[in-house]
Amino acid sequence: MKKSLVFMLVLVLCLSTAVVLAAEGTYEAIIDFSAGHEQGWGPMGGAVRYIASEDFRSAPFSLAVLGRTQIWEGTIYRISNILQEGGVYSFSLWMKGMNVKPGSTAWITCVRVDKAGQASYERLCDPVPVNNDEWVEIVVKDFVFSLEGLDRIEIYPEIDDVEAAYYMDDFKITGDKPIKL
Ligand SMILES: [Ca+2]
Repeated sequence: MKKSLVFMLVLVLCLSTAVVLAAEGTYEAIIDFSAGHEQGWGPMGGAVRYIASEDFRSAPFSLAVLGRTQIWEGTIYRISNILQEGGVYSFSLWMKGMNVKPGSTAWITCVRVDKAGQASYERLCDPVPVNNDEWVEIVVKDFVFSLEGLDRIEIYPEIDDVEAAYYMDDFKITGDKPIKL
């Protein structure tokens, strides 16, 4: 009798744990360039990109971005291809400069393009100091994804040093709805 009571208690505890986990369900996806290609990061302006093996945050590759002449130039990712309507997502992107000037900062910007082709821009986080010695993390929290009335939504890193070349790596998305990488 006592044994079955303990069993029941354990069962109840297990069930309630499962329910909590389901309620808190989070999804995670990471683009670490380990496959040796850009995994969806595309061209932004006249910048040049290549898969880099000489420096990375996670082995064996990162993505190198160079040849910039504008703050916004670099590389861009279409999140509307992979996120789900109504989801609340966070983004993390790691960056290390090659030649950035002291005092430079980086951040992530979002562009929403409506069905008429009109673009609107939003800075998604505070600027983060970047340097040539260490990897720094740029974080965007609680981004509410909705494609309502829009053609696409894309995000891209910006650096206020317009000629800065840099490496980026370990682009991670977490959210409360699935991510279709
Ligand atoms: Ca990597």
